[in-house]
Amino acid sequence: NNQKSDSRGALIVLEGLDRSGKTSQSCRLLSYLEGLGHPVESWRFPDRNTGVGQMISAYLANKSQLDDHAIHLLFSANRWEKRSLMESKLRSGTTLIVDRYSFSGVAFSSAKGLDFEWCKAPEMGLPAPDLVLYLEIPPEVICSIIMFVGEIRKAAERGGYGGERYEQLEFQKKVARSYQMLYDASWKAIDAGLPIEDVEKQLREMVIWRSQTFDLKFLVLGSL
Ligand code: Z5A
Repeated sequence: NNQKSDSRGALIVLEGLDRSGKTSQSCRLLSYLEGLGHPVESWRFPDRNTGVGQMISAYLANKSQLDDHAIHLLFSANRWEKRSLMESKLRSGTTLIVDRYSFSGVAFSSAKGLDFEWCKAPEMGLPAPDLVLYLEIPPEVICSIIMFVGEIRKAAERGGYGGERYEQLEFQKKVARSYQMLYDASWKAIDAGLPIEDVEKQLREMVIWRSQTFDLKFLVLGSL
């Protein structure tokens, strides 16, 4: 179905390993689409501003401990609490660029060893993206960036490194494998190891290519 719906905004999701460039590219894509005159907003998950988001934030900063299933459900709840706003924005014609979505939820929790299908279940019924842009970069590269940043932080503030969870190579490799299991027709992989402007150019091309939007669908992971 590639019937164009002029009234609806597009749901564009950026996914990828930590520090793959999602935030930088979300900003650039936002400016680009604004420049073309589209109503567009940039969102991110986790949304740390909500009550649930603050619990997630404390967990990520190692300030609280939670069962792996419980934190998975909190990440999902954080999307559900934004669902009606997301839908009304899309229906009223605003395009949303979303930095991480359900796929991060499934990829990270299943990389911890939780059952893949169990991880997908709480995401069912959320709005389905029109386009998932996967910023692809080898886990080894990501980890060397993380270590480099860590060294700088250590120099600036003693013991400052290791702030957030999930920053080890073996874990990042598992996340990358989980992402591969989620790939479907709405995904496009972008080589995120290229210079930032080249990545930006690829993203723009993909968005233009996909600009004939689909009708609003609801998320059925793996079988869109
Ligand atoms: N998580 C989860 O478990 N379940 C869920 O449902 C969700 C998330 C939604 C926090 O996410 C954690 O939550 C995350 C997944 C888990 N795991 N961890 N840790 P987050 O989004 O808050 O954190 P993050 O993924 O680590 O995002 P980030 O640090 O903001 O990275 P990024 O957005 O991908 O990268 P960036 O900030 O745009 O770029 C990083 C640096 O690289 C920056 O200095 C840039 O200037 C530079 N950069 C960017 N692109 C390039 C290129 N092309 N060349 C050179 N340098 C570049």
